[in-house]
Amino acid sequence: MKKYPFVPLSEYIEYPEDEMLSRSQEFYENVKRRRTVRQFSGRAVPREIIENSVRAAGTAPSGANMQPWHFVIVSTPEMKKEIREAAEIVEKDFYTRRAPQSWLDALAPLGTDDDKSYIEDAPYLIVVFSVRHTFDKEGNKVRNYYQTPSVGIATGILITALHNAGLATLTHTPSPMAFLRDLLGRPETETPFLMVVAGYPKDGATVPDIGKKPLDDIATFV
Ligand code: IYR
Repeated sequence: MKKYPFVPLSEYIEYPEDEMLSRSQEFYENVKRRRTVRQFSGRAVPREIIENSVRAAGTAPSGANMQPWHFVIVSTPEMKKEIREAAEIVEKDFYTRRAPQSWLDALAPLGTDDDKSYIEDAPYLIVVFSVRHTFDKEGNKVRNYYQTPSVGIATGILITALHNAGLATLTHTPSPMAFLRDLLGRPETETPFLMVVAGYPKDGATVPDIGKKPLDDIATFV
């Protein structure tokens, strides 16, 4: 295999230290306002905002730069309805039969249930797929590396980009998720990773009064 040509790191910008400090503070203040929203307005959102956010997600680092992700953007009422119906079937089973009591107890303070009306209410669903492998021109399998961290990072950038644009999101993980591959006609080589519901929050939307752990609880400097 030939090595790529190497080019200068021309797009890197070094800021003065005080500016770095204020940028890091401002970024934190901005991302800290992101909340998982479960009540969406049907108000239309320009498609270009979704396109740019997916482009941003696609800049994520990935194992051997394989970019093992595929995003399916759903906006038609028909497909949203099909996805909602299928999601509610698996979720009903989850809430009434499959989930162990300890899991239900962990979710109870958040008030989640098997009503997934937000899937139909929001203007966009972005279904993130993790690509296990692809094929080269000769039809040989080309495997991907570190798929889960790669797709996780891309999804993090996606929700941050949507939030930064001014949209509300919900990272939804219907379980099991395989129905998304069938409904959306994706190949066997792809596994649904999660669904990002995006749009404006409904007027008067509420969120649980929860917080995030302080730095000392999530980080150790050695
Ligand atoms: N997939 C279910 C249950 C659920 C699980 C976790 I962990 C959450 O943080 C939230 C919900 C649902 O979407 O309702």
